[in-house]
Formats: sequence, structure tokens, C-alpha cells
Amino acid sequence: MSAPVTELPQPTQKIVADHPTWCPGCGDFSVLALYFKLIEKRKIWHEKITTVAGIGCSSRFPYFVQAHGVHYIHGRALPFASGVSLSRPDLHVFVFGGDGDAFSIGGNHFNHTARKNIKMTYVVMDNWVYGLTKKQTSPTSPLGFKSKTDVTGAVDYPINPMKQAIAAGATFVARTTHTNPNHVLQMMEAAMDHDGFSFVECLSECVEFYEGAFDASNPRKGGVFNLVPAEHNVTDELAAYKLADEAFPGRFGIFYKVNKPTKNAKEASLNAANMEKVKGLRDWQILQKSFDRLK
Ligand SMILES: Cc1ncc(C[n+]2csc(CCOP(=O)(O)OP(=O)(O)O)c2C)c(N)n1
Ligand code: SF4
Ligand SMILES: [Mg+2]
Repeated sequence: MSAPVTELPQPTQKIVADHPTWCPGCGDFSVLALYFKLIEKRKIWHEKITTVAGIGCSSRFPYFVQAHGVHYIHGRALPFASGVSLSRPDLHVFVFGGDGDAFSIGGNHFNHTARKNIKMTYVVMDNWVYGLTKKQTSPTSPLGFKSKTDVTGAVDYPINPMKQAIAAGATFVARTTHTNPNHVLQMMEAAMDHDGFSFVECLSECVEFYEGAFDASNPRKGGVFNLVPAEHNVTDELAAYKLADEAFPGRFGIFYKVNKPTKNAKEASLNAANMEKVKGLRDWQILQKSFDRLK
């Protein structure tokens, strides 16, 4: 098991938003507001949370959180967050980003971080388009979507983030939408409490370049918001995969959740065993032993 994350009675500093620069009406505002709500609700110390992201509109997230975080290289948020998570078991590590960052340039990192079960929460704000670079086809854009890279409509089959997460080995896989704030909060909270790699796909509308993309999932726009059926067994991988296969708007909630040893726990026990072997030695003596082995 990873070391428990420290929660103390009061945050040392209220975490506030630093002038988000998203377009008015962008779904990403909702995710940011609920992140603050989560931090406040759980009374997490300012020093005990890290917010990591890659590049994209959604990935600007850490700029708007006045706490420790990093706006890293496009698609490389997960390797950076892995280092933080493995070296600092006392922190909540949250990663936010877009569908392009997660599944295009960062696609391979997604698979490997999931299979290693590194403890962190990854919220992908999926808007089915590259927003920051002004409307290119993304890996989640549906067939026929007209963009600057597919002027006559997308021809490539989109990926299904939920199926991909389950198949890659993520131990917590959930889906939500920015138009249902209570549900976003619920999913982020459950993800944070999971000891392992937790993935949340959050539909987050790009009102500038893909307006109305998720109307079919929004009851206020005539759509339907269907929860994961109460009888669904979250430990049943095949059942989760079948849920993920439902046509849009599909289901919302926790699709899959299993407990498996994390890489954090495995590394911690390896480190402890190695430290035992060199007990009582000074740093230079340990170094000397390594050099001696090379002789
Ligand atoms: C190495 C590299 N390649 C390409 C880019 C250009 N670029 C910046 S953001 C982005 C895509 C962002 O899309 P997404 O992750 O879906 O985020 P959104 O803006 O939609 O929230 C691209 C291609 C870059 N910054 N770096
Ligand atoms: S371009 Fe789209 S994703 Fe980017 S801030 Fe504007 S509405 Fe949001
Ligand atoms: Mg996007």
C-alpha cells in the first residue's frame, strides 16, 4: 500500500483561481471550480496538492490554481506526474489535460502510466477537438467532424477513452460531464480516494470550436444523462468494457474499480529492502560499494 495522504483540519492557505483565460462558456471552468470545491471539502493543505498538465486549453489548468503545479510539455504530463507521485507519497497528485494531450501525443504515456498503476488522478477534459490550436481533428473527434485538418470531415475512427483506459490497465475508470457539477465532484472525489491510477473522462464543451458536441448528454438541451446502472459490478472488466461500448451519450459514473498493488508500494518496499542491505553505512561507503562492484 502507498503511504496515506496527509489530511489536516484546515488548509494553510485557501487555494484560489488566478484569472482563468478560457473563452466565456468553456466547459473547463466547471472542472476548475469543482477542483477547488473538492480541495475545500476535503480540507487539503495547500502544500499537499500538486496539479500537473501538458499543453492545450484544458492544460492551462495549473496556471489558474494558486498552489504547487506544473504546466509541462505537450503530452508529457503523466511521466512528470509519475516522478512526483513516486517520490512524494504524501501528496495528492492531480493531472488535468485534453483529449489531444492525453490520446494523441501523450497516448503512449497514458497506456504505460495506467499499466504501472502509479497513484494519481488523471482528469481528461474531453472536448473532441484541439481547442488551443483552433480546431484540428483530435483522436476523439467523431467521424465526419469538419476541422482545419479534415475540411471535408474526419475519416479516421475515433478512440474510445473508456475502453482504452480499461484495456491499458487503469484500476479506476469513470466518466462524467461538465454540465453536471455534483457528478463531476463525486467522480473526482472517488478518484482521489482510489489507491492507484484513477482516470476520469470529463466531457467539457469547447464552445468556440465544437459547440453543441455534448447536447445529447445534457437534459437541459433535450439530451439524456444516464447513470451507470446500480446493479453494475465495478470489478467486472468485461461488464465495464460493454458499458464503455454504448453509443453516445452512453453512461456516467464509475465503470471499473479494482484494488491492485501500486508501483508506489512496490518501489517503496524495494527501496526499504535495499536500505536494509546498507544499514549503518555512510553515503560515501555505499557509493564505494557500487564502484567496487564495477571493478
Ligand atoms: C510538441 C508539440 N506539438 C504540437 C503542439 C501544438 N499543440 C498545442 S496544444 C495542442 C492540442 C491540444 O488539444 P487538447 O489536448 O485536446 O486540448 P484542448 O486545447 O482541446 O483543451 C497541440 C497540437 C505543441 N504545443 N507541442
Ligand atoms: S477554444 Fe474551446 S477549449 Fe479553448 S478556452 Fe475556448 S472554448 Fe475552451
Ligand atoms: Mg481537446
